[in-house]
Amino acid sequence: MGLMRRLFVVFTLFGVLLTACSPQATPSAQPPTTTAPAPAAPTAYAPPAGEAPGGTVPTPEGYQPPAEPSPAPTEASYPAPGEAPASGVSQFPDPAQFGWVQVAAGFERPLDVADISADGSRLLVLEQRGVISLIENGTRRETPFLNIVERVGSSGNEQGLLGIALHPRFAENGYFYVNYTDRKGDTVIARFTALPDRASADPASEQVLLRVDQPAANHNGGGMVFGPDGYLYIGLGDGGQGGDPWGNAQSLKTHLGKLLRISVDGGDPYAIPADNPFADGQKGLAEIWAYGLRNPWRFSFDRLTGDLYIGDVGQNLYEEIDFLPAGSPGGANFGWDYREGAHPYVGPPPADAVLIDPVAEYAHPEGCSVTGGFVYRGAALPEFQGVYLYADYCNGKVWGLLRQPDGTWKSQLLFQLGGVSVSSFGQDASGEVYITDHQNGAVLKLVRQSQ
Ligand SMILES: [Ca+2]
Ligand SMILES: [Ca+2]
Repeated sequence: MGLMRRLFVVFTLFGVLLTACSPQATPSAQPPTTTAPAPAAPTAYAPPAGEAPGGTVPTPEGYQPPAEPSPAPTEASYPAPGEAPASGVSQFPDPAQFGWVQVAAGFERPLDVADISADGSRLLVLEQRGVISLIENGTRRETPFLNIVERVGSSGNEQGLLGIALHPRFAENGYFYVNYTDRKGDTVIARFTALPDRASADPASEQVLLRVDQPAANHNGGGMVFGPDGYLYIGLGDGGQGGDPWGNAQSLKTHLGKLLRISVDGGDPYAIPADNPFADGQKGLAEIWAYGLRNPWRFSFDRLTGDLYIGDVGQNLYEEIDFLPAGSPGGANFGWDYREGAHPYVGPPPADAVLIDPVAEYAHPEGCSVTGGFVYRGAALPEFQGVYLYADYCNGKVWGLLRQPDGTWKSQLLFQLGGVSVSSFGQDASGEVYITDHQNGAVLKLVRQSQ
């Protein structure tokens, strides 16, 4: 790694339990300067024992969840957990051999990364205020790739330019899609077109695909991903406040609290895939792919297997990772707000409801807001092959998650990034993995430690 790259991280907290966790992490006085792994404090997921219903837990906004559950649809049939195909390592790597190195810095609240090259040499970095920068071999181009600050509303913590997805044929057509909140706080899903040199995009090239009214400033989701099927998946939160006061996540009449799935190539501005669960619009909105989500801030597909991983941010008690194996039908119900994580929240659900519990969760105050990541599929770090990486925004913990041969899951704390607020992971075209550090304005890359 180059001299100009500053090794990050730090704090080897042997056995130290973080006792406090603020949603707005306090910026460190100085950027951390070295990288070190966290001790391997196992956080293996165990199915929860019976928990007290969380339905009366007051939210930060003082909202009390409604006593009556909203009506919920039900039918669904999912592959039961079973044998997992071998698609990676069977043991977690020794984190002491790896670290997160800074590859770019100087951003204002960065929160997503996309690779427009074939090898990570041209990275787009999103800033929440509405700017996308182009980083070429570690150097930031002075002229922004895109600047739509004037149409992005980013005054709230969870508002702004929130996510980007490159069209699978970006190199040919220059199309990329963004998810942002506008000046009124409502969600906009839009396509922009990069100029032929792919070094910038004209703000006037915007074509709006979808607008979704937002009833509150928070829980806007933000993630967008093209699936292995070529369809665009869009994550939207339940609309906000706390406890899903409008029952959006379980309602099929709103886009809020959902994973949407659209075909950007099949129509203008898009078409509904024929196998969307409510494609005819009769029982639910045609764009819905999955529901029962609170705030699916970041989600991704394993680029080898096609499995779907969703980091769904919890209410006051539990953060969760949801999983759908490749080939699962649409219509999955991930449980919110009947459940927070695998625990009752507002209920009970209808007797015939099929709720999919998370494959991993952690309780507050072990963290406060999960940031879903990627299954590592790069070439540089074979020890991570098949390991799903996820983090907590508030305390910089980075875990690995591995599906065991018998279909069960193991999670392990791998890194403790002191002073880093992990707003997002990124993955370049060669499968290497990055983190955006919200508070320090940097982009970090997972690398093997130099000796
Ligand atoms: Ca909202
Ligand atoms: Ca859930």
